[in-house]
Amino acid sequence: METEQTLVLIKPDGVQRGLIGEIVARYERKGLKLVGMKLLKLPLTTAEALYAVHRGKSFYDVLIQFMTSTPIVALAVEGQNAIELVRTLNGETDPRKSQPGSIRGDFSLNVTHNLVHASDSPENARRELGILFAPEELYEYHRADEGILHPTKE
Ligand code: IDP
Ligand code: MG
Repeated sequence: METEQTLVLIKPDGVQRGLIGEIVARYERKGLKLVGMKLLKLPLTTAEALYAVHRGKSFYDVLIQFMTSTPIVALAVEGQNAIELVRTLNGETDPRKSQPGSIRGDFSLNVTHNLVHASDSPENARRELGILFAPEELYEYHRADEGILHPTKE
């Protein structure tokens, strides 16, 4: 199993609805480690870089406008298979399809206001973390429960 880092953004709707703690708690209690975290208003150029792959799509302008409207929370999340795990915890992009128990399944109704962003591959995770975090903003430390979460012999 591979230790990975991934970028999560709690979108403006998550911040405005007071769901920062609820969302962060879901990654924490899964056993994933927060190695970076900050509140910021996403600059336009940053949002455009982050969502470059969606440029030209029907929802692009609305997405960029929304993501730059009010503050977001950026998280760098680390753990074994963190990229896939975080996306599973987030749920499907469209809240009509996301399962109860997932963040989007439990708390969102709308595909634009779907609470969270997460990187979808190791390459994108590296790229997106580099857009949101300077190297010195990512921390190395041990969680007290790591020995239980990651037994050396299984
Ligand atoms: P993801 O956030 O689950 O990775 P992406 O396909 O990367 O989904 O799309 C980025 C964001 O763009 C989504 O989280 C959602 O807010 C928005 N989006 C994606 N598809 C649609 C759509 O069909 N209509 C409106 N907004 C969309
Ligand atoms: Mg995506």
